[in-house]
Amino acid sequence: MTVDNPVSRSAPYQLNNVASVPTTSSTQLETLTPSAVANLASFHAYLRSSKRILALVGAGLSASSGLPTFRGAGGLWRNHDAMELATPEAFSNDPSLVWQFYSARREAALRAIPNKAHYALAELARRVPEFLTLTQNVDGLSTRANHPPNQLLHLHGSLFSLKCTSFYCDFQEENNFTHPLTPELAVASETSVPYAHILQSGLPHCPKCRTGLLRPGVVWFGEALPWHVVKAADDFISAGKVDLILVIGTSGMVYPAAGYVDRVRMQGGKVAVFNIDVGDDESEDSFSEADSSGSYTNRTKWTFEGDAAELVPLALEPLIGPVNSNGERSTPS
Ligand code: BJW
Repeated sequence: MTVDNPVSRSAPYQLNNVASVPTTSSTQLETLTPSAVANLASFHAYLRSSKRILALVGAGLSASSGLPTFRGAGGLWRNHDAMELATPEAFSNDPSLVWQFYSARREAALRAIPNKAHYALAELARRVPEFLTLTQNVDGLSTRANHPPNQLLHLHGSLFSLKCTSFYCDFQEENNFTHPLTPELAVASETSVPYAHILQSGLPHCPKCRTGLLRPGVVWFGEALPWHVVKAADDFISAGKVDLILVIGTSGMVYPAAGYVDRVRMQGGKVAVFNIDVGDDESEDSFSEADSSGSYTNRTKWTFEGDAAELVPLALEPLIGPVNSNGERSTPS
């Protein structure tokens, strides 16, 4: 199946046009403006000196794998705002609608393949013992890129986890990749056919208590993040100064996830933002001449505007070497 690629915006040094070519990074560097090269050089110098690194990732990481983001143009499913479906109230009011939304997303995630940024982060984890990825994504693509599981925290759960909604039942299941979960949910991905309500009897039910409705094991608005995940993130941050946080493909609007960036800054750590739209954020053009020599002393932040799937591997290259679209890499020199 062909997956639509929602990466369409142009940006100062978009690398989309070289994405399909198995290039080396030196070819990619030739496409960058001088200020972008200086920005990258300054970041590389700091990256090499960084010992403890965090990544906070969001939906933009998986955008070039064909999965829509939440906010903006991609955030509509059958004319429903994705944010309004991701609530306990929506599920309680209309479990058929919410299950069809999640069933369609389970299928899309299963069909998607990890991109170069997923592989680059997985490789960084293998190379840097004190690197941790905090993902807000529920699509499983980081895991499928072989990101070491002990260096990956799923803040918002997983599309492939299920739990019983009955107060009296504790059933939970992870890594359930069955699709569709019920025969009735097979229609959920067929956007060419009109939406049809599914009776409760046709929605996934608990195999343990046999009465409760199952729900996706994701974190909806107003719900607490899994305590062991929050604790593991807190423990990492408390264990010592985080030198650098990579903020990749996230609008940074949802808490507590977004708060990790401030916590790293308050410790004196520096920030690197990778986003297809950095908006009014500091741009690469505003960096001083001093940066061109690889100095980073006066910098607290770098911004890289463009597709994360291209920019993240390029930015991490000094530590991980070049990564191609199959996730293969050669040893850095
Ligand atoms: C690209 C790109 C490319 C595109 N390359 N970039 C403090 C202040 C204010 C409010 C709160 C607060 N603390 C808590 C709250 C309330 C609330 C909240 O944050 N509300 C805000 C909206 C204001 N938070 C919560 O309710 C959280 N729970 C909580 O705090 O509980 C407290 C509690 C304690 C004890 C008991 C009980 C309760 C829970 C938040 C759960 C969020 N859940 C969702 C749905 C998950 C399931 C699902 O997937 O369906 O998580 S909402 C949605 O937003 C999803 C995402 O993970 C999350 C973040 O979105 P993300 O990933 O940033 O996506 P986008 O679309 O916003 O941005 C994509 C970005 O990518 C954009 O910037 C693009 O430009 C960029 N991009 N293509 C690079 N190719």
